[in-house]
Amino acid sequence: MYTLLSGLYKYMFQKDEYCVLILGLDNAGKTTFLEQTKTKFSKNYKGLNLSKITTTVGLNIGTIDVGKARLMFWDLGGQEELQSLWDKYYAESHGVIYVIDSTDEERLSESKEAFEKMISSEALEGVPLLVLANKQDVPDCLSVSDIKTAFSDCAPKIGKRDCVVQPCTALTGNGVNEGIEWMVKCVVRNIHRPPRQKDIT
Ligand SMILES: Nc1nc2c(ncn2[C@@H]2O[C@H](COP(=O)(O)OP(=O)(O)OP(=O)(O)O)[C@@H](O)[C@H]2O)c(=O)[nH]1
Ligand SMILES: [Mg+2]
Repeated sequence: MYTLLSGLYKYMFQKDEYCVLILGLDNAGKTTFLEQTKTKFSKNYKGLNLSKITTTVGLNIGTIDVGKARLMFWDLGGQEELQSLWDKYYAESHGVIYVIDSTDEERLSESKEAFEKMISSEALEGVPLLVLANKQDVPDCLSVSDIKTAFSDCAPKIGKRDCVVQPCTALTGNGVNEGIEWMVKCVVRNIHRPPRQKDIT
């Protein structure tokens, strides 16, 4: 009887946990996106004042529940000297959200280089990639299609992974729900796929 009840309890209330990294150059809007996500998906969460967010030195952590999935976010600092820490988290992650500042055409190639280096890591093989074209509220910013064109030669390295470029305004929350729902769908589906090569050995 106990086993039956505990099984029922687990089925009804236990969440499957997934770790999702939030990466991208400094100033892209990663922490703003994380705050918006927590505000939108957590009841009673009183978000930070978005204008008070300062550059991340280290990491910010956040958790949300969406249906039976619990997403744990690790928002890492994007400054050049902090990017060398990103790969320490790859082996544990089930998904990556890569944030691009669509107003910063000058640093788009730098962002692409960081993206390419990240997706080249074997530890991220098969992991879904949500690319956010952030700051779409700013007039004359780069569009999703501009960003896809600039990143087009990354396609072979992305391979068969789930990957989408989503327009977003972290400051107002536009595109946040769509991005998170896409990520949830992918990580949940991925867990039912055969294990990644590195997990077999
Ligand atoms: N206009 C506009 N500004 C944004 C948006 N999202 C973030 N910002 C601004 O961009 C700046 C950087 O935001 P952060 O969230 O701190 O950026 P970050 O990627 O976490 O930066 P690091 O922690 O240094 O890696 C802040 O001034 C934000 O207010 C957006 O959607 N639109
Ligand atoms: Mg930050």
